[in-house]
Amino acid sequence: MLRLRTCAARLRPLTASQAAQTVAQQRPITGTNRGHSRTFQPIRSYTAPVASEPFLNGTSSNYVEEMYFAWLEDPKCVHKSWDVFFRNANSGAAPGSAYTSPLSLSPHVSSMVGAQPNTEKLVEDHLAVQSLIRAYQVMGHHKASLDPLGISCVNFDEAPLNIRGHHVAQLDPLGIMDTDLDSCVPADIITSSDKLDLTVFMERLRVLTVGGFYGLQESDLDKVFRLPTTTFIGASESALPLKEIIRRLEMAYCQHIGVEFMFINDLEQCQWIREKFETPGVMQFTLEEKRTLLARMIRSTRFEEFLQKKWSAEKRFGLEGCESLIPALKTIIDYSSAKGVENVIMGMPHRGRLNVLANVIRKELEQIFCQFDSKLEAADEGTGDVKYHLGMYHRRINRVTDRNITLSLVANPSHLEAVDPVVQGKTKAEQFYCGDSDGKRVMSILLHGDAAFAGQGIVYETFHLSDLPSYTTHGTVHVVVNNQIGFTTDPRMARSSPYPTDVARVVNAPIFHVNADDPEAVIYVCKVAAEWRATFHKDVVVDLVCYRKMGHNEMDEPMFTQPLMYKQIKKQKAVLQKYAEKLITEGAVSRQEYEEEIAKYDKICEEAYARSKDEKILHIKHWLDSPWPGFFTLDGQPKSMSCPSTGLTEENLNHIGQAASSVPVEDFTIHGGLSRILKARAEMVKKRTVDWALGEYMAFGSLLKEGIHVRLSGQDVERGTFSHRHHVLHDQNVDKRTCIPMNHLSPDQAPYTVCNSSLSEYGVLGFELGFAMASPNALILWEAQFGDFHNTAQCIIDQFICPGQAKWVRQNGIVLLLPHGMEGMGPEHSSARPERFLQMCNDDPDVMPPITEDFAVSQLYDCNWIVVNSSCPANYFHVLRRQILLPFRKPLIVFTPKSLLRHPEARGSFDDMLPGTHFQRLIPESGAAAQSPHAVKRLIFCTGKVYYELTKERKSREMEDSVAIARIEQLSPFPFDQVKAESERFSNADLVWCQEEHKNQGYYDYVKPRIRTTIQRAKPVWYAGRDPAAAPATGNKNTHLVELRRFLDMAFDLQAFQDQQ
Ligand SMILES: Cc1ncc(C[n+]2csc(CCOP(=O)(O)OP(=O)(O)O)c2C)c(N)n1
Repeated sequence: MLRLRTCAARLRPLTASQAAQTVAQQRPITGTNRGHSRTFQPIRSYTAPVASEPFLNGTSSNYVEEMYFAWLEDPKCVHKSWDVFFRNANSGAAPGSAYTSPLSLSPHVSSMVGAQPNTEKLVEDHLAVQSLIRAYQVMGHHKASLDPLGISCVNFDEAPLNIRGHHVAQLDPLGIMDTDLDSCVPADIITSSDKLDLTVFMERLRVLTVGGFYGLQESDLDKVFRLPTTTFIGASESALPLKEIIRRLEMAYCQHIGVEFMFINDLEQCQWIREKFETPGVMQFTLEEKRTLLARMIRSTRFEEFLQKKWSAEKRFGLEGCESLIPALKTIIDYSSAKGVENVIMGMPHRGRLNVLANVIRKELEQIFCQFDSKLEAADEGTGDVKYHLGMYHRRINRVTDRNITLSLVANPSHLEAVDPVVQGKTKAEQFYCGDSDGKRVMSILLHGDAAFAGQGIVYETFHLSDLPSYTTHGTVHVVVNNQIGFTTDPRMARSSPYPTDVARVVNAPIFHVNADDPEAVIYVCKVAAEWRATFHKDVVVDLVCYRKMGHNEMDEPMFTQPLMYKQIKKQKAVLQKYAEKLITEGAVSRQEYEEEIAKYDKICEEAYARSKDEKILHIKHWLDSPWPGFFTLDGQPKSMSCPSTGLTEENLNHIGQAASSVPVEDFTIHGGLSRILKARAEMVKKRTVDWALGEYMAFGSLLKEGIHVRLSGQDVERGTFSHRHHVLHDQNVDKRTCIPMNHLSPDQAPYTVCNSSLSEYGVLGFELGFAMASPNALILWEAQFGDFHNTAQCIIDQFICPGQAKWVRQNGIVLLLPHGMEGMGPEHSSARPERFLQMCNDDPDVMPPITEDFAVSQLYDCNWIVVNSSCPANYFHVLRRQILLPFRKPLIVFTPKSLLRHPEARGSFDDMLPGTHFQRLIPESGAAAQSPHAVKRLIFCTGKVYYELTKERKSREMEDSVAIARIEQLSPFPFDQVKAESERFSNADLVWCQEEHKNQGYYDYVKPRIRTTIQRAKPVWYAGRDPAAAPATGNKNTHLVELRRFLDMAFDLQAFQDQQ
């Protein structure tokens, strides 16, 4: 590689400014270059001594370099003269002397360009033709006719260009990036002089026929040129006349398909794409294919027309203007099915969703139609959702391949693109659970709107997951419904990039722009996209350039804001009509057949419409995107309403404890500091105690041993932000050698996945939520670096986690671990904002629920999520295990500690974790105050870390007899029963809620009304805590401590609230 690199560096051309200077000096000012006597540029190298070859200039060296790489692979694939040159150069010939004028060119080539060629001109002309070919490959999409309306606003002559010289620049100060870059150094480097070339080139292209392109004359158009190995336009021919070369390039790159791919830094992938689009005749369709396509266009078009006819005053976000989306998706699914895909998971926004449900996923039409009936009653609990948000799961036979295929469309909120990472997570999980380690059986398809694709940051975050080992789904096919408008906003106001799809370039995904008014072009690119995914297992984008026939929805007036666009749209002939006429003209179908096909589908719709009137009840559970077979009873209920003990045997605790404190593989050197940590763990196990990390280990390890997959994901979770976890050990002597002891527990255990994520909350939390959707038999946890940062994922919390079951009758047991605690670390790094989670809990603060025998479990069943702030590791252990041992699934939010991770008192005993033990929703007072409860003057309720500050203060004030402290560990659903018992026990005590958070934050507003309801408002609930504030915490350490002192004083001043009585 080094040799190749050096040679590449030697061949590297001038910088843009140098090239511009030299070219300006040497080229005549006329755009045509006619009569320009060519003077070859000296080559400039950045690293090697200046080399000089007479024929190398800023542009030609690209092609020489291209040939050089090809030659390295096969010396015979380049012309003999280049073979000689490269051999000389490689064997160290001095600059300028490697080139040897060939005595005579092969008779074949001689005859191609004339009897006695001028060798210099011959080389130059070939280089010029290569430049021409490459220019089409790079920029042909700028000239393709993509916009069905012909009103596209992007001026590509001024659009930014991509420059890839940085791939070979020496960027890494450590010099360790080479290994990573080796495989992706593009063999066809685009140089910084391209910017210059584009303008010049475009000018030349325009004048091509009137004379001169890189010195090519009009008269050269009939000359025959040898084709480089980087083009497939020749098919079996290795040389073509220039005129034919241009024609074929125009056909490949400048018709209804615009291929954007030359930024991809992989020669094989570029070659693959070139072959797919350049090979003459690739876009041929059989009669059968054309007829199937027409039938699919009919379904797509007539479905929307039917809805419009029946419910003209209803919003449906129809597909009119992009009807070819349906055959597009069906083509992707057909080809993927043919390649072995059995399960396709899709996510999409509003536009065309009903059509996709009907014609791609094949939801029964009556189920769709009945939803337009305003009298339809809801059968399920919860709030439900509008019809164009619901999900779907359907297993069927793919008619084209005759194979089974499962299609699911994930339910989503209005929040555009929010579903993207969720789909990816679900896809990853389905792959994981069926052992599909390379994505051959399960794949995802994501649909996007053009404005949302460009505007929503979650798209970028999701792309960045696409190639990470623990997050990749091995390629997603993205389809953009690019109707060139976002609600009322034009693209020129909605994005700064030329295309809405530019975000995909970041992962080297090829982008196929296609004019959606050409259904054959659409299905061709979809076929290639599916093949790309099956071949390279990388993302790919299909950009369906279309229009929106109606307003944003059917009730909307688009002429207010886009008058000219909509005048044009009104003139536009419907795509179905255009395609049908084309096929009728070609004789592929008769008009009668076409009309019969329409009548057939209309009849299907009418019959379904009649049946839909019988539907009186809407069952949202029929719209479930992720069924969990066997987990519930047949009518969707939990199999029991109890939770077994979450404790473990002593033997089990010891066994997991040993795994947590040892290195299970031989010859593995861990860091000295870590050895001490493991030793300390071993000591704890000996003493039958656990700290936070060990409690977590016990929970995860035991679930794994019980066959439950555990997946912990988030930023730096492997070690743990606070360096307490260490679930992945790193060999100090062997790079990248790691070991996960939790995967060495027992031969029949479930796998443990612990993965550091990209630095994203929105994307990664969405992904884990999707992962948790796939199976109830897995504990999926996402940990925020600090709880503060969860709010960049707020949309996933607000739109999916909190109301997911209410909207979509879909349960989810995801666990959020949110480090939280006021420790003087400033406004951030302090608060996971418990108040926000608590405000969104659905339990009623004013109603005392009946305390039944199964109260604890049934209130869990009724809640929308569980909010826990545990003060001790044993309870943390129990709540994690309870997540799985419950007979249903609910999201669990845990505010986890920071300083408590190492607090000597925040330890648990094995006794608290043995069989028969449970998670304690409330930990009652058990000290001196409990001995004579009637003598207790004050009962302080608190939660989490402040408990340790309170007990320390109580001790120092010697108030252990007079003040009782009870910890509410499960804040929501609220332990009404236990709070009641505790208040009744200390019946003479006044009641205080103490928290370290500010008064308008934390838990106060949530717990106060509930405690009051519990005690039937018999007493006040006093507040001891920080004053209300805008920021979650002070940045001043001293202020922090003063605040702490103040509220502790208040909590233990038995007279403090007398004035307020
Ligand atoms: C995150 C978010 N912001 C704003 C909206 C409101 N909204 C709904 S549709 C829409 C326009 C979307 O345009 P585009 O992505 O091009 O899709 P189209 O509706 O044109 O198919 C907007 C702004 C939303 N649903 N979600």
